[in-house]
Amino acid sequence: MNLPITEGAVLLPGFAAAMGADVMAGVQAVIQQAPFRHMTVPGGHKMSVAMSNCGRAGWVSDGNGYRYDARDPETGRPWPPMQPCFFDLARDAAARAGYPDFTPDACLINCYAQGARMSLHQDRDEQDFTAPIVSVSLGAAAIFLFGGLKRGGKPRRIRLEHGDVVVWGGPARLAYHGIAPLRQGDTRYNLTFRKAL
Ligand code: MD3
Ligand code: FE
Repeated sequence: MNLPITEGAVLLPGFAAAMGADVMAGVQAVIQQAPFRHMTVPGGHKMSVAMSNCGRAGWVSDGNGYRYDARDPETGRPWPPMQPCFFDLARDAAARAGYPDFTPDACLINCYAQGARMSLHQDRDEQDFTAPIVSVSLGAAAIFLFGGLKRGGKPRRIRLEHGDVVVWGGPARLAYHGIAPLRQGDTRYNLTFRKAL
């Protein structure tokens, strides 16, 4: 089932549910080498979401700003390689949404515990905005906030469940978005696949 959210954004409900255990095993393999950490944002605060990465590039934030880096700044080592099952999942989802040539080189892994949130932001640290972003939600459900192309106004609220995949391309690629504070005691994981380089 393909549900359009807005021009360029497609929700594939439950698309990753059958592979959820494989993907979670991949997450465990990644965080064994590159543990989850709360990155510092330029204002000096630490993010409530814990993060790690795999792939040729990983998204990094520190006191100086945001960037993609080939190495984990905590260890100085390259990020763990893109898990093959991650790559296949992202490619299949993108193809289903109308992007047959998506080749992600970065996977940001977000871990939300109770109370963790992500305020409205744009993803614009990537080189090429013509490539979509594929997001995969696992674990506890969350309220996704969709704010459109400009700041301000009331964001739409969309519940993302375990196994839901959303492909964000075209005019939706630079939309403001976020995650409302997690209420349940459970844990939520989100993987975003990006063409960063
Ligand atoms: C819309 N992650 O990692 S996924 C992020 O659930 C991020 O962890 C959220 O925002 C999460 O940057 C939201 C949905 C999502 C991801 C990327 C997008 C929506 C997007 C990029 C452009 C527009
Ligand atoms: Fe984002």
